[in-house]
Amino acid sequence: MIVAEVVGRALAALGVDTVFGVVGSGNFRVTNALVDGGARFVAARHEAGAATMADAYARVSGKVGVVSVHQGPGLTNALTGLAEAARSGTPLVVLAGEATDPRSNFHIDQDALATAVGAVPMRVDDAGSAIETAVRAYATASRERRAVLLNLPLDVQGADAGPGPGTAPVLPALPERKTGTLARVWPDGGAEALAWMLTRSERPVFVAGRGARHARHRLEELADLVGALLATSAVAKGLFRGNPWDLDVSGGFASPLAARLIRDADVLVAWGCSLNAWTTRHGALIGPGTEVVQIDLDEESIAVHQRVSLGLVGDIPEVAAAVAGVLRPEGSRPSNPVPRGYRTPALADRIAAERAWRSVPYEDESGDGRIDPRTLTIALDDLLPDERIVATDSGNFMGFPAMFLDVPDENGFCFTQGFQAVGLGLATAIGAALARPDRLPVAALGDGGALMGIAELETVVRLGLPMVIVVYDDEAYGAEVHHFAGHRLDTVTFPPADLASIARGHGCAAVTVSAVPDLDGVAAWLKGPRDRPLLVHAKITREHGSWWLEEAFRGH
Ligand SMILES: Cc1ncc(C[n+]2csc(CCOP(=O)(O)OP(=O)(O)O)c2C)c(N)n1
Ligand SMILES: [Mg+2]
Repeated sequence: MIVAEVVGRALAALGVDTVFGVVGSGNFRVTNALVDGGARFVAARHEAGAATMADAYARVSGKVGVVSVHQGPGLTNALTGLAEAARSGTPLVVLAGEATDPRSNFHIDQDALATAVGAVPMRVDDAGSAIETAVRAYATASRERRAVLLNLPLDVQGADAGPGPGTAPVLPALPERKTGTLARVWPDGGAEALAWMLTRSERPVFVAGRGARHARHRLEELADLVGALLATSAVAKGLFRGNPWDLDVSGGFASPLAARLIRDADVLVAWGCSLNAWTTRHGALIGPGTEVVQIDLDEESIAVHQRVSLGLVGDIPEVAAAVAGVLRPEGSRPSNPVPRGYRTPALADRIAAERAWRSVPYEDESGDGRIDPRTLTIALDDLLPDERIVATDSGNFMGFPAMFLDVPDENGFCFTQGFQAVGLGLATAIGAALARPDRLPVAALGDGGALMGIAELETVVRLGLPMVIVVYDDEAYGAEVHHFAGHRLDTVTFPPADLASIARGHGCAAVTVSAVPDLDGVAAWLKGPRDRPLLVHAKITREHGSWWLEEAFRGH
């Protein structure tokens, strides 16, 4: 086998079951070797789409995402998706050909590109170390949650690497993860200190982030013990679905009641959650009297965005169990009455009545051939089956799906917004859909993001995904329109585009929605056979900017 084949076979043997990419001469052999090793290849139409699909696939499946691209422009095209994955801590391996000869048209400094977007550059230097390097790249991605660029120099790829890993290869063991031990870093006696704070707390709130998506049970157990309310960051939306004390998302998308309860917390515990500007509304959700505690696997993530009184390093379920153990040693019954914390029957009633955004009264502004995006999204929430997986693009519109579409659990919402790039939403929905084929994929896009990422519409059709693509069309880069109200806006507004016809041209079903009755077309599609995707071209009202975006702009 040549080096490229050995690398592909080794990754397949490590368990890579899906690889996304755009194939050129520099990644042809490695991609086919992955397929020969049993992986599925998903051809994207643009490398940014491929990288984003792999990112979303990794987020939802819990596996390492793998992308395969051509040298030079294949990699530069992938960069936005790679940046998103890198800053969001997605385990990802990008396999890229590499033209090391400076006279080649394709030559660029690929290491510098990777480093610039926060990815880890690696290189297969020779035949002898090819398998070991492939394993190291995979291990770095999976164990350290990094995005890795594995460069495959063209002059090394073709070298003879012997018989390869074989069909039942014995691969070097992956290095042990250096985590999982509870370190009490600040101050000493962390679990006891947190237990003590929670016992005294009258209004504790837990906010769970991406690093706590595997910890629902342990966090609920501890929250029950201390009477805490539960919330998540946007990327963990759905984690506590069904819990009567769940406030849903903390931050810009929080309902008024949730925001008030979070701000009034006396102790706010962030579990695997960075407490960034989105999650805290630029700090506005941290009340003046709130003590903040942060628990994270990475010490370096603690106190980056917020001043904290206590930081603990450890795996979230393990820390939660340790704190619960302090409060109620194994097997013993609580000798004191369990603190009620925030939980009163009256508050339970209020949360049940007011937690959801759809319970907040508003004036429906639909009319003149345009539908109010709130009315649209509430109607879609009623129509779409509960078993759904929602992906959103970036823009003024994005709060509507985030706030009004309910999701079944933490795997029901895929939010690739760490880099806040417009145009990744459709590819996100594709990657998520492939990871959860049992769920109805819903892509929520603005008209700007839809047209930027439209290359992947053919991919949705080709893969036969039964996806609902909702385009919130305001014929503008609405985020900019509302940000710069009062300025000349012809640089950010557009004439109407017939997105329904464009979608039909790609092989989708499509409905144009300008009033609620038009949604009958969605109901009809849902009845089946759902043999092609449905694009819902929603002509939305556009008089106001969304207030969550105003929050976001404060950081610009
Ligand atoms: C790749 C990229 N280009 C530009 C921007 C700046 N930007 C942020 S939101 C936005 C408008 C998006 O328009 P659309 O998808 O129609 O959503 P809307 O804001 O209209 O709801 C732009 C251009 C960005 N965040 N990312
Ligand atoms: Mg728009």
